[in-house]
Amino acid sequence: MNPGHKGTLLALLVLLGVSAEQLIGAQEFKPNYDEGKVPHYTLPDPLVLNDGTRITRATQWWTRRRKEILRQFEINVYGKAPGRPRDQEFIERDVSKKALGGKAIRKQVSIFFLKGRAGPHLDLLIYLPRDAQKPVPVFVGLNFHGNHTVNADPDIAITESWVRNSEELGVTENQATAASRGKNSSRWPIERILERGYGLVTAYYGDIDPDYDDEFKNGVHPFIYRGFQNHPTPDQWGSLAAWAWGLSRAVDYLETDRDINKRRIALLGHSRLGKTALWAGAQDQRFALVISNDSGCGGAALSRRRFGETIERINTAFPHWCCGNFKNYNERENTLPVDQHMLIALIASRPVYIASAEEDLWADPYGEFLSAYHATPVFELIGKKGIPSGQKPEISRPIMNTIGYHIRPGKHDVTLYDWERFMDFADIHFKRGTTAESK
Ligand code: GTR
Repeated sequence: MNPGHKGTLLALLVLLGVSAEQLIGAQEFKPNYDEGKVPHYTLPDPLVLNDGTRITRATQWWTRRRKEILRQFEINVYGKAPGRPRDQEFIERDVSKKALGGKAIRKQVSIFFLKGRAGPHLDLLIYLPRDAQKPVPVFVGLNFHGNHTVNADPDIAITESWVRNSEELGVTENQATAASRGKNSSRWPIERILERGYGLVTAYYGDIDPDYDDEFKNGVHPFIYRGFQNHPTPDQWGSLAAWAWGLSRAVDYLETDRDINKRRIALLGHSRLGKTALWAGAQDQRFALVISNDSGCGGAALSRRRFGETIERINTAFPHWCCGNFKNYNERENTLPVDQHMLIALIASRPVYIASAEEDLWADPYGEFLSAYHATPVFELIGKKGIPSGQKPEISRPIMNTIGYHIRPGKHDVTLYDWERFMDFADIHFKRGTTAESK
């Protein structure tokens, strides 16, 4: 193709709403959106041990199978992460009892991971309903462009971390400015969340690790390097695992805050941050409820379906997201000892909600639903209700068992409809006392 035509084609694709990231290295990649072309596949059985023995009792899930599956995800998909840093410190930077027109308590807390406050730190932004009885249940979720983008509140600190340049958000030279205040507020209906009696805790994912491939030089990855090591080994954390690790560090703080109900911490994430939320929730049982919104490949969607985004496509466009070993499964999904229904199963017996959008074919809505369905035998083994039938769900007809699911009309996004259902789901489970510790 002559370069002029190529430029026109790229411009056209951008006009059609194909994101720049989907274009990177995507010249050769043609996603399959035809259900008839989904390959025949057999899923690994979450209730069969690595040695071939079928488990039949809940105790075997807790003592044996859950550990095996966690380990498989760790070494083949997301990579091993370290634990809680010994010298972690929490610094309360701001408390206001009169935020958002007097409706909210706002706190801003910085989490420093290393001694002497060296290295990157994570800034939490917390809103709690001022008049609700404390401690309150909270939703926790990472955001894409900085805390100051979730609401126009002028007192939210602007992140100093690396931010992707964006004309729309007024970001140049990878530094956020006041121009992006409140720009993502449609995804964070804070006033409504407070009205329904919940608090919101958010933090910028780039505080933990900037989302671009730099061979793991910046962000928290160097924390684990030993001796001359300057790159994670093939089974050590990629960026998704680092962001998930950051979410657990946020809980380290939340557990110390008396205004927050530490047994009612719901975790949610959208898209790549939905993948992150599922992996964080799978590992850290302090998250009492987990929500994935449009998380797609590497999140809730079954990899073996190869519908929309695939493992190879993710490893090409975002080589830093998963661990090195994940690249062994490019175009070889059937050799992976896990599939994503087992990630959902790891959240049992805690409630887990999967949300899809009808037009978000790149994320394979039906594959997201099927993961929830195929995780169901694990939930049933431990006495909980999952998804009763594998039939394609109807649009806007949410299912709310211990596994929940909805598909709404529209595009890849987080909408008020999604949030209302997440809060309905949390209302059901938190009021009935289904919590992390009641398994
Ligand atoms: C896309 C990526 C998806 C999803 C999405 C997002 O480009 O292919 O896996 O994570 O980005 O995070 O918005």
